[in-house]
Amino acid sequence: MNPYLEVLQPKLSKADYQKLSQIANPNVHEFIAKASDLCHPERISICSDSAEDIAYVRRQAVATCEEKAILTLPGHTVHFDGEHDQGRDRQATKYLVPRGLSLSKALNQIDRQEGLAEVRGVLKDAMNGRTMIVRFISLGPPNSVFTILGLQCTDSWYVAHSEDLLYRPGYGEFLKAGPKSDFLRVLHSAGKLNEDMVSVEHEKKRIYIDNMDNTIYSVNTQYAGNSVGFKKLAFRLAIRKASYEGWLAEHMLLMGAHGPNGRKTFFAGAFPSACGKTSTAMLPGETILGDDIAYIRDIDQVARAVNVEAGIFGIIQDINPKDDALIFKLLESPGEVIFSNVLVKDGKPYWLGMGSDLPKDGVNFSGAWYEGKKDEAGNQIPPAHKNARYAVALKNLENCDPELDNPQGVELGGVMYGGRDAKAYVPVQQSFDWEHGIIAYGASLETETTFATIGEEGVPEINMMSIQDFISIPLGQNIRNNLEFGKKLKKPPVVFGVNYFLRDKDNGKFLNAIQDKHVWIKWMELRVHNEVDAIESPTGYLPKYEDLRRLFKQVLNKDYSKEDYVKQFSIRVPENLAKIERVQRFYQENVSDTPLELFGILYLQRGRLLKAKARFGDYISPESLES
Ligand code: OXD
Ligand code: MN
Repeated sequence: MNPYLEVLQPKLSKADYQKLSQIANPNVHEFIAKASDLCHPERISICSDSAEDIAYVRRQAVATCEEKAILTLPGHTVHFDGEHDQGRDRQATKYLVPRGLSLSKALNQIDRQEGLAEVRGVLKDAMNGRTMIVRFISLGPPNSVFTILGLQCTDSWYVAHSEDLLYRPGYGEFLKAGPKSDFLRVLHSAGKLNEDMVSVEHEKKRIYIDNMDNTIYSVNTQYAGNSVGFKKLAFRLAIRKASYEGWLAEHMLLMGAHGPNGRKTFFAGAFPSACGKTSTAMLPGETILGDDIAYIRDIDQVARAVNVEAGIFGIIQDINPKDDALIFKLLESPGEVIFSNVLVKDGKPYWLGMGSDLPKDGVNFSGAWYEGKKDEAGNQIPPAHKNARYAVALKNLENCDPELDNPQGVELGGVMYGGRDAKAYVPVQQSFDWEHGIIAYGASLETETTFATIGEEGVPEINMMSIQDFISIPLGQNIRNNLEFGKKLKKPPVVFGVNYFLRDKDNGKFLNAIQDKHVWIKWMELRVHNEVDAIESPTGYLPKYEDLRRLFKQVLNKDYSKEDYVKQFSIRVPENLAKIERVQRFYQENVSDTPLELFGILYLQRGRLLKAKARFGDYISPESLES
């Protein structure tokens, strides 16, 4: 008998032992045995793809009180994370890098040996008296060129349950895979818990990524962005694998935009966290394939993409019947939903921006909550956290795209990059070509820190292709990979830059309503098929007023004024020049392997801006460019 299975046997039920021994890959048994040896669980529970196993995980999440069944609607539960565990934690997340190597100055890294010793020290005996749950997952549709297998050992039933909603089951895939098949590994422990089943040792939170062993370690955290290994953790490993193998793993939504005569055009879109990614993917009347992570491959010289996940772990703030009707409806209907860090009162969840009044007391991440309650630092605790979330399976959404599980993925017509840029970029523009789009919109993507990560909000930063928090290869390499990828395609997807956060330069107010993005999508859909003209500007092709006016009426039944158009689509030369400066400086100072194309493309953009300025001045109406 395989020695690892032998070691595991005493901790497994007979049935679970059977399930494990049917997997032919001894590396699977080795990983689980070593995890068990380190963390010392009392027992091990193997979750296969069977409905029975999945139901057991769900029941246990509630039985252990990691999820509370205090909500009235059937299938709804709520989970609370600790006060210091309400977002992804950049400080605690590090790459383990062998001595003498460095990924990039912009990335948080630690010497591999030192980091391994540290995180193993924290994980030692962390599961004493608990059950270690083993989950097998297929990232991307099973049985496809995109499939990557993942295995997670965790002592959190909440994490195991979330994985049901968010990923495709993979036990069957592990059974089929050969004895030497590759898989990503995650070892997670919630660490010490208080009586409310919340991780408490936040100073000992560690999220370490070991590229060399394809392994992630996560401990003393429950927030799903840090603990559900297949979300942003395995993503980091996938980025590296993609880089070696010549495809792309991206922080991108995937959606079908519906054009004239029943046409559907697929778009991928990169947006930093909390910058409108999920609400773009969920636009009413369009179809969603994914809201967070996409794998993109060149299949017969066509860019094809899949959603790595099968569910949404979405920000619930501002989900209301007006702006996000479909999700709102789902969250108000019976069916499986895990809410996290909302306010609960009388069996009902409440969140910020839900479009109705919130109760003045209830239960939230701080325990019993009442208006005016303060935290240790004397700050008022909001009724629900800004980064409160919901987890749902995509297949429960009425707008889920039927191609979700297509093993060949969907053909990408367009790719969009969207930042949080108050000053420079227009709401939507099309790049001159693939390279220009990758550099001027993707690599130059600027945003501000948001509540989705722990730390100060509103700090401006470059967030290359919205992937910077997750990148596990040198940043310049990532840009190069993207440039190369497009060059090999027969017809690369059309690249667009979008900006939902442009503000009026005089009064600082947002220039667009939340729903306006729907018009931009419809315009992009038409541009992919060359069905509307555009105006050439120094930063890209801009929509024409007449086209937008028609689309505003058609999509939102709104009268779009020329004045709004001119404000939104004027090229702001000083702000654009300053942006180019910031981007150049960032790459010069932080990214020693930046491809020269980046500087070349920005240099040309600067030249176009200066030329236009000489002719039209600092602020250039799109109409002057048209003439
Ligand atoms: C997410 C994130 O949860 O990017 O998707 O923070
Ligand atoms: Mn994300």
